[in-house]
Amino acid sequence: MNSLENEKVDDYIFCGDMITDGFENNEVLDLIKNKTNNVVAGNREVSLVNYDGSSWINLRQWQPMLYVHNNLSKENKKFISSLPIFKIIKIENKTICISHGSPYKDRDLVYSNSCELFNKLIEDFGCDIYLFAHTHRPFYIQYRGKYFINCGAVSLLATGQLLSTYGILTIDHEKINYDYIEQSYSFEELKTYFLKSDYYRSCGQWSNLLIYMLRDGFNYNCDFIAYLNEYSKGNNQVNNEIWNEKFKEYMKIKKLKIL
Ligand SMILES: [Mn+2]
Repeated sequence: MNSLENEKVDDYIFCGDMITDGFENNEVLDLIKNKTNNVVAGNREVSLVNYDGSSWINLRQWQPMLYVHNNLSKENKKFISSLPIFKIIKIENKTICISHGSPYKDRDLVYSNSCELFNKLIEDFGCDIYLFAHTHRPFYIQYRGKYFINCGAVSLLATGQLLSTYGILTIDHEKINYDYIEQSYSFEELKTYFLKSDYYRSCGQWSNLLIYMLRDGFNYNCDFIAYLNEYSKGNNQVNNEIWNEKFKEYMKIKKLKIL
């Protein structure tokens, strides 16, 4: 996020999932709110907004979400409730459709070869540029004269590289240019920062998976949930005993020392 401050740009666009896998959630939202109105909700913000206020309590599995729910300021809760799942803006004479998954669904998985969806978007929205996130897999393509872009993730890529990524879009009359930016980070610094946090003390297991994800560029968090789902046959809510046992088992299989 700091490197974003150094870029000389006229405006910012945030494609959602700004919070929850980590701490300083209020700080992140405060920074974003002060920069721009070009913000949409990702599935994380949608889940927080729709939380019923009780079902996450006492389940280790939901501790990270509960932590954020309990620590978000009233103002920031109101802010995320106000976010749409897509937004269309105009810069110069170009229209840009901003979304997290897609404008249809916050969890849609859009890839560079999702041509059927691109055709539908062109038909339904008629924009010049479409921005996505969610998959943590960056791409940039021109298709039928329109631009389809996923800038990756400022937190973590899903491509096995230890990089934060974002992009700079330049619109100059008819000309559209996109620069994809990769930024390396110091794993040791992040690890120390994580281990000192309140978030780590509240959600130790999830933090362990996040820390190793930062080290290896492999999404242990999603992989662990998949491992758990296989055991629970898709029941996405397990009790703490099973969660603990499966976590230990998983860490052992992956040869990861519990921090
Ligand atoms: Mn997402």
